[in-house]
Amino acid sequence: MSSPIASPSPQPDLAPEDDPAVPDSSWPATLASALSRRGFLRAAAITGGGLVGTLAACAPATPTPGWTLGPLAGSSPSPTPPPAGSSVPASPAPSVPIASALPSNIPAGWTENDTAARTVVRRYLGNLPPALKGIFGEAAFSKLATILGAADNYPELSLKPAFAQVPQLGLSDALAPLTPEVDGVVKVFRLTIDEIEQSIDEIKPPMAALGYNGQTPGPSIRVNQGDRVRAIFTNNLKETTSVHFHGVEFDDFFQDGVPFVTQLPIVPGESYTYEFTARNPGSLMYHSHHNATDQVGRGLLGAFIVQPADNPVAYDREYIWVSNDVLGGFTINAHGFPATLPILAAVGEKVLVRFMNEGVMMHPFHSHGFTMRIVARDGHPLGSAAYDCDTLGVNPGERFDALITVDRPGVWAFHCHILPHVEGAGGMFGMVTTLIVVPEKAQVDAIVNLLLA
Ligand SMILES: [Cu+2]
Repeated sequence: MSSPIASPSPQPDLAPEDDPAVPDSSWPATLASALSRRGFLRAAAITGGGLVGTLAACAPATPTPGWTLGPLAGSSPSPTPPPAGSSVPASPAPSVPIASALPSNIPAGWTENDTAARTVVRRYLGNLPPALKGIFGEAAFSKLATILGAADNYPELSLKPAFAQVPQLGLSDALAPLTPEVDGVVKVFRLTIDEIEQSIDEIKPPMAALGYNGQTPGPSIRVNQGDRVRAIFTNNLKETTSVHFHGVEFDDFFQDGVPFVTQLPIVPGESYTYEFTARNPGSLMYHSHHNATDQVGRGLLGAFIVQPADNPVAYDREYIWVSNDVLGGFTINAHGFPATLPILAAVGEKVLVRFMNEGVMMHPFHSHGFTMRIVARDGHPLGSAAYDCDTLGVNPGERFDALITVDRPGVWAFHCHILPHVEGAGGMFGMVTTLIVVPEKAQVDAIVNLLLA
């Protein structure tokens, strides 16, 4: 699934020691290291280029001085920054122009809505922007500094990005897959069905939720077309449930997972085994098929991916995008902006995004800056019927495979285009993330290492 990466063009080496405006002592060691191209290559070598890493809840990084690029254009000197860890409420602020509650140095014409909207993006990026200096170059860095108000030395600048402060499933292009046991020719997957607590973002209190193996979405289950699959689920809930492998063309309809149609519900404490041959390939799903409005809504869902035997799509990176709109509002992989995972890629790469809608509403996902080539629908390759778009409506239960060839660097918004699902007076929330395209592959690895540090 890997292909050669386009030869990168040389980038300016803007290590902090080379820049008199940014004293070396003002940077945390990890950032200083990551900022230099040497540091990127070193970091990449450490991981061997691997991108999959489980990211546990991260403690905020040690507060450090922020950028030192001078005051925000049109602003007065910076106020004393609030304590690290403080932030505005996640809920949208009322649209009322006020003066007294605003920081003294905001541009004329702003309201508290503008500062709230900026704060959400500050939370999303956390301490990443200084590291982007060595990636995008000084001119772009200076623009970002102005846009984010770096002269405020705001507290989020010394914190991990929001998505790195919540328990993510994998800081990678894909949700971490479950490793099967092998029983002869059968791949055996063991999963528990659990009551869990889910943090939608780094500020809101965790919510009571449901998950497989203690997480939502559940671990991805990956097999090859033709594999014999045995999935053993143990119900640790206080209620009955069932599991349906969505999109599988079963030989034996009693494996279909629908209580009172093909099985009895799985009672609390019981284990239940599904066994079938993965006949048809593609982006499939598994989820509860019992009291499903509630159980799927609260998180009993996951990706089931069957690698095709013939003509697999070639891609460099993969991102599984499971949307839901019940638990915690509008979410991607059970997180809402600003705690959604960015999609990281390098110029010249092909990114496969597997859209999977486990919610109860349609969501039109819109990519800024790039065309999406839709190569499969509901697991079925479109072949010569593949088509290009930048906005893709995904109905409940549908899956689309979108191939994005990223040929320009930048930070590009990527979001549902039903606007009440993504942005209000207080800024962006919900089904929003970004596609961060960097010039060199090693820089992707370095960002991952930085976030894992
Ligand atoms: Cu939507």
